[in-house]
Amino acid sequence: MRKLCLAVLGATLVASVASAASDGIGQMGVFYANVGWIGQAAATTAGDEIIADVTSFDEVQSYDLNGTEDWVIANTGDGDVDCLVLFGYTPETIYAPGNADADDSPLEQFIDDGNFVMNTADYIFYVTAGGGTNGDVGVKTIMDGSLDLWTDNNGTDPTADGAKYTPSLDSFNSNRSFKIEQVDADPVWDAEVIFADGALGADPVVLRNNETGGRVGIWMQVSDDSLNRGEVAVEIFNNWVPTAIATAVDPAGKATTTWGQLKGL
Ligand SMILES: [Ca+2]
Ligand SMILES: [Ca+2]
Ligand SMILES: [Ca+2]
Repeated sequence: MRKLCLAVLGATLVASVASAASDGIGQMGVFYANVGWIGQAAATTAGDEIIADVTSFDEVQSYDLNGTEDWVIANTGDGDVDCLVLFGYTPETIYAPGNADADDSPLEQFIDDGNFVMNTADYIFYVTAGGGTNGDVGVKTIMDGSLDLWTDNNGTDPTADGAKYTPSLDSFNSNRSFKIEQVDADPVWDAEVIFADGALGADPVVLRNNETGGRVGIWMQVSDDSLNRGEVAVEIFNNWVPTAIATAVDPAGKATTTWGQLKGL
């Protein structure tokens, strides 16, 4: 009887270690102390919804400018996939305004380490201290490519993946979509999942770097405070992220190592 109890206890311990260590999904940081192309109230409402309802990441919290810098640095090189959520404003504490830091910014290093950045409202990485100081060079510098998102009035409709993972997503006009033909032409960035698309591009969409595993995504890049941004983001994070990230090979090899160790048990 005692032996059986120990065996059950051992199995329970192994199972809990496996679920905590093998999914590779880390923490989420939400920055809405500054916003771009969205009202502060709408951003706060959506950000608070994300903080309250996202269950796929641990420790989902908001951070101020300095807190975001600390959080980004702490979650670079720590072996799991962390997600930074932005509301159209790129914190100057993680990326020097005006694209002064070509390759060594904390933001670029965070992405190159296999982490995930998701942006809504204004053109990703465009607005920072001083307004549109990064401009459309921001995304090119941070992603080391030639992508642009000039797609005014791109009427988007949910794709099959959109209907599957984010059923609350309705058709809307995206003014800053990723252009899929540009993504296809880029040797390192792939469209990992497209939740909605239109004639000019995709939004929401997550791009993945096939060399580093880093992810850059957008959802609802348009100035429209009536959109259900919080609801759609929560569905993307809770429904899609576990299917994508939990099964991907950790670029640092830690998930693989963990599985090897568990098999050894
Ligand atoms: Ca982490
Ligand atoms: Ca990390
Ligand atoms: Ca760069």
